[in-house]
Amino acid sequence: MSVKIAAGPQPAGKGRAAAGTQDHAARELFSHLEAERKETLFDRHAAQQPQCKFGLGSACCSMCFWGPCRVAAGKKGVCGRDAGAVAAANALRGLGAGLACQLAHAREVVLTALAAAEGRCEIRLTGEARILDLARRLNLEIEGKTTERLAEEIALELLDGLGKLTEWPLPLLQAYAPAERIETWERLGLLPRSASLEVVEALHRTSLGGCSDSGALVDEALRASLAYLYSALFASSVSTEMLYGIPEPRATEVNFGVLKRDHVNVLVHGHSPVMVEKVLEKLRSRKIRQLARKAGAKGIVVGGMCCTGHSLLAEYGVPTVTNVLGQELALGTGAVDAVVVDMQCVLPGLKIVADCVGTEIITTCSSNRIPGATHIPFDPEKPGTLDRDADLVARKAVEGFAKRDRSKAFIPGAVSQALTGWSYEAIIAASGGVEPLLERLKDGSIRGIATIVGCSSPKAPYGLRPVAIARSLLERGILVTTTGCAAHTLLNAGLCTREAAHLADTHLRQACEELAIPPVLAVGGCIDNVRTLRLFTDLAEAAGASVSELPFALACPEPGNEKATGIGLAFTCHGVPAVIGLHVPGKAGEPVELFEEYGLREKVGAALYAAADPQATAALIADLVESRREALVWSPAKR
Ligand code: XCC
Repeated sequence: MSVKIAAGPQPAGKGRAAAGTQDHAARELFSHLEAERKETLFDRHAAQQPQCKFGLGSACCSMCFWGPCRVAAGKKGVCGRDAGAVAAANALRGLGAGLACQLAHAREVVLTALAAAEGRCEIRLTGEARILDLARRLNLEIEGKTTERLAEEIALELLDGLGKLTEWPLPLLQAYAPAERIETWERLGLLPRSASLEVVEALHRTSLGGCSDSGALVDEALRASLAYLYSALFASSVSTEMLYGIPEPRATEVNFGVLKRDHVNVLVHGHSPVMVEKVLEKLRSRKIRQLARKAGAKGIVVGGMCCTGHSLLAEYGVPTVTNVLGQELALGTGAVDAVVVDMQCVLPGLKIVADCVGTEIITTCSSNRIPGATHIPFDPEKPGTLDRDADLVARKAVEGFAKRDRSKAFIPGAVSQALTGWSYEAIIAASGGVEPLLERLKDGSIRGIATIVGCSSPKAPYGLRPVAIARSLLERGILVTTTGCAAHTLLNAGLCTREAAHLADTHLRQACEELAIPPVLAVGGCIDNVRTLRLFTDLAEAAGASVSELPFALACPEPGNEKATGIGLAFTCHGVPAVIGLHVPGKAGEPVELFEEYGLREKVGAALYAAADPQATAALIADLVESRREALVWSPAKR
């Protein structure tokens, strides 16, 4: 089983993270925090070196209390589990944990949509177009029903899709997956049940004396990745659109420089959009703005981090500041009055910096507590207090302004322009439809489409890999979509503007100019990877081909959260080759095919690769794109 992985080159501390980055704002903040002797995750990462090579190589088994066992190739753990099964079980456990996160996220948004539909919370459903579209896709009777009634029926189906413990046709899989893929997965025995059941199965199979067949463990990882996509991700993304509408393109500004010294600065962080949407509404209310002015502030700035940030960015053009890796840097500006955090990717280290600079942290998800932080939770089963609680959060955030020592604020001037809000519908509208976009692919003005997704990691210089990969793909005529923390990096680097088309080759540049789109399309948070997937599946359908034949790819250059495991595998299951930024010892960052012995490529028509080097990643993607074009006989001669 070729799933041995390890860290890439190991930067140590802020100094080296700063030295390797091309991000000027981050570099300024690294120096500032260094001078102020404030600790960040980069220092703690350096302090952990060298990291255990068995852990890095996925050869450490700690799934029972007899271990941990170091199970290198040819060795066995105490129970007799071999190295292949340990590596596969580690991958499956990681996937199960990531799936649990997406399930929790989806549960909150679906329950909120249900509450809004039933009038149990103060949210007016504004996503009528998505509600009607879903009702049709789920074959609901539409005639004579109100939008709210339809939303209620949809939410109940999605809830079933998250929790059912028996085999059945998963509603969103039936609604969105290509028929050819459903047949393939059925033949391979990979059709998922629900996110809940696949989480159970991932833990069950990997416990002491569970499954020791590495192939069966990989099978479950593939099945769980499909549940990840069709039970959890789709449910989160479409429920968010039912609640708040389908995003449309908007021009905005991003980066650390959106913070203002003389304003109340409130950051929102995490993944769920529910509490922060309401807090945003409150912060924009006359009452709260007056409160801010009374405290001496000239106004209120709201800035987004991580996927919660993406949600507000896509829906309202609210500026984003940074990603998971920059959250401590953002607080290190000393300009932030409050951070409103919900679920996942909120570092405990945030509180360490917050305590140094006097920033209020307000936790709003009962699953994610931080000792010493103010806790005002949103409970989707008791949503009646949302309005009151959001008001409380907004007041608390504004009150922080009077306490902050503004003379000490250090805000890098970097502000990047961005054109965001690229929902599936927005991309198709800008392209003039699916067919015209397919024509541009066929004639080679767009050589292929790659999506750059996932987290950021202290194992790579800050922000380097996604930018290097994107620039290299654009030079090769490949259009890019992006989500998650990778998207924050690309947004801050100024690649999500129409003007960035000058970085692309002549043909892609011309296509972007004609369509008036940026060459890197920020489609949303990680749940919105479904938007890119829809693009891929609909283009394949229009071409009368399988997704596994089309010139598409995924790169996840800096995996961090275990959620990153699911998305790479899920796209691979669709026939989209995926490259994960993992370093394989002795390979100098060059690509290595994973799960090769399992026959993954033959089964699903695409491979999963590990490659830490960004140039090698881009070259691999370009090769894959061009070889698929060749097989399709699509304009091979144009370049
Ligand atoms: Fe978290 Fe979503 Fe990963 Fe970033 S990319 S580290 S999961 S915030 Ni989703």
